[in-house]
Amino acid sequence: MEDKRRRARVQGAWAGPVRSSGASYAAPVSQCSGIDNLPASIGQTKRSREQPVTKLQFVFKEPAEVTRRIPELRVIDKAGVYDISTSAAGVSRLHLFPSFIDPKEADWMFEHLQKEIPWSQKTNFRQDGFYQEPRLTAWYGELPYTYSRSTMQPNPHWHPLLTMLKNRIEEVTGYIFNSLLCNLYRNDKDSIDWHSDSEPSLGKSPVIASLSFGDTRTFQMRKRPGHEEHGDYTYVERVHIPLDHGTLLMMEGATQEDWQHRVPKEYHTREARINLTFRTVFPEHSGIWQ
Ligand SMILES: O=C(O)CCC(=O)C(=O)O
Repeated sequence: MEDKRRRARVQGAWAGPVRSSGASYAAPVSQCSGIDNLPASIGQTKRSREQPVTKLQFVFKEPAEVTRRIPELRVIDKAGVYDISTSAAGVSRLHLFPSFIDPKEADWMFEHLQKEIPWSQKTNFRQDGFYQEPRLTAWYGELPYTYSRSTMQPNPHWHPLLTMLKNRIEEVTGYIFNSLLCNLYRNDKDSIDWHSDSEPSLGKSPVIASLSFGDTRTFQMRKRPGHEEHGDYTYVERVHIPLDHGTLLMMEGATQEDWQHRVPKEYHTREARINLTFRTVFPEHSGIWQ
């Protein structure tokens, strides 16, 4: 898809002498309005059009057409480390581990998590009022967690399966996590809208480990536009990552500062999906919040 925008430019320029065989085209003075009022020296040009023009004259040019292309969508679906952007905030890095959990093992984990996690529906707040988040969640850790202007109370009693998964991710990635947001998307209509995990309690450049089970959903990312775009996301880079059963996605560096993500509703049937996002939350008095 391409959008052609004409930018206002000065429609012409003062050109030097134009020879009759020259590359640039000088509009014959006879095409200019008000010819009769021109000084005699210019008026002569009308009479001797075949003669080389030796005076400066205004050359009309078509305004330049500036073509802006919407960057091509990038799909990431193979194992690897991907630096998706670099800015003053640093490198935004993704690390994808498909089949981090073996499919058979992932099947029984999904069953246990769906039955045994104390799922509940959160009530969030936005400008037009309160709304029920279209998914179920559970929060584990020592500290409360606030997003969308609603706070989840901590549950320090980790399900043993969650502790085992946390340990396994820590061993492989070398990061340590102290909290976990569990998400249950009951069907294709459950979703989470554009946001970034950039709450002050997560500190600067938070690392998020996101482990998925169940039906595949597309994790969509879009880059935050520069100030000159005034909040217009039309031309930003986009990345789609299909997150399937047992896949681990690590988001590191400036990813939360420079990108947003969402899991949109789908318009064809999807079965349930569980997503576990391991994070590190810092206490308010740690100084990290400033
Ligand atoms: O479900 C997912 O893959 C993403 C969840 C998410 O972005 C969040 O809970 O902050």
